[in-house]
Amino acid sequence: MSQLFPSALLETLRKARSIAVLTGAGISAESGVPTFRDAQTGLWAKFKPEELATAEAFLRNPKMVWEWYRYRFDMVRTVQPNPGHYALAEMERRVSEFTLVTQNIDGLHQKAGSRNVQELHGNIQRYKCFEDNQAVESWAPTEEMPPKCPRCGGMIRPDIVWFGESLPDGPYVAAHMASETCDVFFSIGTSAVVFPAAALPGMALRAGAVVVEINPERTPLTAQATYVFQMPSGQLLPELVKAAWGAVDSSKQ
Ligand code: BJW
Repeated sequence: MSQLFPSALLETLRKARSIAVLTGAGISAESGVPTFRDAQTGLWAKFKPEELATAEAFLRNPKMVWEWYRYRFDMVRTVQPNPGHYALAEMERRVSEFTLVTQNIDGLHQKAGSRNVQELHGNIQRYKCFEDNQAVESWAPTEEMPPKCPRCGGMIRPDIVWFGESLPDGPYVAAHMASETCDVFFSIGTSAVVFPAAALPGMALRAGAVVVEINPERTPLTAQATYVFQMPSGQLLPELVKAAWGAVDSSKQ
């Protein structure tokens, strides 16, 4: 597969001082986590986002929204990183500055060994109080759905970012800075339609970075990206890392 990669790209990667990566649901597809918008298999092929992924939906029907996230929590707990996640962890070991910005809430990048991971949309394995947004670590066993905050009695919700909610400051600032200062920016497995994450590749382009998109389908970014690989990331990324820096350490997989 190495003949797939232009030598100019490999040279740019080897020389890069700073790499930023934006990932979306597609990078976890080969781990068995459904994407959101794929026509047949996407999570929202059957459910409308506005019925499940907003604070208004939670207030309207907290039990249904809680059960939806419990179902996904149980699924995410059983899945494992795929070769795409491991290849990004390996890439981080080869570059002096590396920022992995993810829209995913599944924690698979950390499980694969990535260290500088900025979670823009939160993490399904953390909880917070709906009333005051403070973290909730545990609560007394209960059949109640959703359970109640042990401090104030408010409803407990997953610590993820729904539509209309602000992104967490720290990860968003880090993502912004990495996009504006990187030499190479990767957009991997995202439909590039949800803002503000979808604005990051444009920031990188305007700042002069080489932008690489990896996605089997076209997106609004495709026409502007410097290099486009229309392939599954779990197949392409290990080959790209190998072509640029040498063999991926298989003991880490
Ligand atoms: C593969 C593959 C393989 C498959 N290999 N690839 C500016 C303009 C217009 C609208 C807005 C704007 N600014 C803000 C908005 C509103 C809104 C928004 O963007 N709406 C758009 C839909 C139009 N944004 C927000 O509300 C955000 N908040 C915000 O901006 O705050 C400021 C504000 C406050 C108050 C009022 C207004 C603004 C918050 C966004 C939160 C997003 N949350 C979700 C749900 C999380 C909870 C949950 O999980 O249930 O996050 S939405 C959902 O989409 C999820 C994802 O992280 C996100 C992105 O999806 P992603 O990852 O791209 O997945 P898919 O399925 O779309 O794509 C997968 C891709 O993978 C596909 O392209 C496949 O081809 C590909 N693929 N197999 C590689 N093997």
